[in-house]
Amino acid sequence: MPEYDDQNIFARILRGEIPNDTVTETEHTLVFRDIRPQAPVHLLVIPKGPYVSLDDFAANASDAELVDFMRTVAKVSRDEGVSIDAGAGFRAVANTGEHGVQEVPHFHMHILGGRVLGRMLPE
Ligand code: DGP
Repeated sequence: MPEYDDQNIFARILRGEIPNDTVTETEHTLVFRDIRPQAPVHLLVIPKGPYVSLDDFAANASDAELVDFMRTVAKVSRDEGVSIDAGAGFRAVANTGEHGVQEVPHFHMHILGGRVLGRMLPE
């Protein structure tokens, strides 16, 4: 696993060095709006801990962090009106590493919704 770079943009957001459009926050998780939205709803869900990627987070986060993260995904999907219960739906994406074209090396999950998104990848 690459070493965590504490100068990455999301680390700086977590330290309050860069402003962000926060949607919600818990003890372990922050949700804010993506600066380059690709859908009417485009959220970034990030752990507050220093995890580089989804595989790092999944392998090394505490149970409390893992549960908090996933419960926060459920909460914001409901709050933003994109949940299944709202009759909508969304896409959760975690670009990971070089092949996944991950731009920011702090684990984040994109929550995209607010319209029918089309197929996941071009064929
Ligand atoms: P990814 O390719 O999965 O690493 O996407 C990183 C996302 O982060 C991309 O959709 C744009 C977003 N992003 C980059 N810098 C900032 C920032 O300073 N603020 C916010 N809100 N989003 C950012």
